[in-house]
Formats: sequence, structure tokens, C-alpha cells
Amino acid sequence: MRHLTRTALIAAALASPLAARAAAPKPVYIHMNGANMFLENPVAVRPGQKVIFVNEDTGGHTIIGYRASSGKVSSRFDGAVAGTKGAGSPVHTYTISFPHQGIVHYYCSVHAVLAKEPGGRTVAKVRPGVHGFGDPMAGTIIVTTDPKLLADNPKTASEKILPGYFGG
Ligand SMILES: [Cu+2]
Repeated sequence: MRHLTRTALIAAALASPLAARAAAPKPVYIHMNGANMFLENPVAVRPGQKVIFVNEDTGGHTIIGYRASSGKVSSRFDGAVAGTKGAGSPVHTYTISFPHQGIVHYYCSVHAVLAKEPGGRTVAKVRPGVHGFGDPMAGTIIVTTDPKLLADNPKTASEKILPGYFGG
């Protein structure tokens, strides 16, 4: 009888909104600076887990989702982050989460362009006139429940501010 009561209490606690909040996974952070790249790429997140883009650059960036199959840009995944003055100054962030498992592509429309490959797939490429950066400013988010993928994120993805990463 005593055991049953304890089990019932635990079940009630697990069902409460407070317990659900406590169990929510920490956000995954993706950082930008003057190198015009998304530092953590790719990252894996659970459905519903927050992805927070952090701008440590003096200049601004956009973060816009697109479909590789059609080239269509997303009206929901449509972010922009202003620059910061540098270390010690406030940083701007953009937060989003994804309800369903799958692969999400995004790019910065300031520093990259979308282009159709001969095979029909749309990819991000370096924007003409933006010099000095090898890779286009773009990235991929894997929305998954696979524990191996989720455990494989770079260490920096768990920190909001990277103290040595400011620059622009
Ligand atoms: Cu950019």
C-alpha cells in the first residue's frame, strides 16, 4: 500500500507541467562572428528543443530556412540578428525549434545565395562580391531523437557566449 502511494506520487509529478519543464533539454547554440560562418554545423537537436543563434560579429546576419528539393525559403524560419560592439556588450540572438524529425537547411542571405545545381537540388553558395571566405554562410540542423547524433554536437554548442570568439 505504501509502495503504491509512492508510485502514484511519482506518476503525478512526472505528469505535471513543472516536471516537463525541468526535463526539457538545454538549448543548442550556433555562433557567428566576422568569419561569416555558422561555427557549429551541423548540429543535432530533439524535436521541440531550442536552437539559439548567437551573433558575436560586429555586423548583422540573417538565418533563413530553405528546402533543398525546391529552393523555397521558409516564412517561419526567417531570422535576423544585429551585430554587437564586442566582448562585454549585449549580443543579439534568434531562437527557433522544430516540431518534427528531419533535416533543416538554412543560410545567411547577406553572405550567401541560393543556387540550383544541375541535378535540381538547391544549395547555398558564397555571395558574389563577399570575398575572403571559403565556404558559403549556411548550415544544417538534424532534428532527431537518435542519442548518438544528439551526443555528437561540438562542445561550443552548449555555451551561449564564447568569450574568445568576438570579432568582425
Ligand atoms: Cu551573414
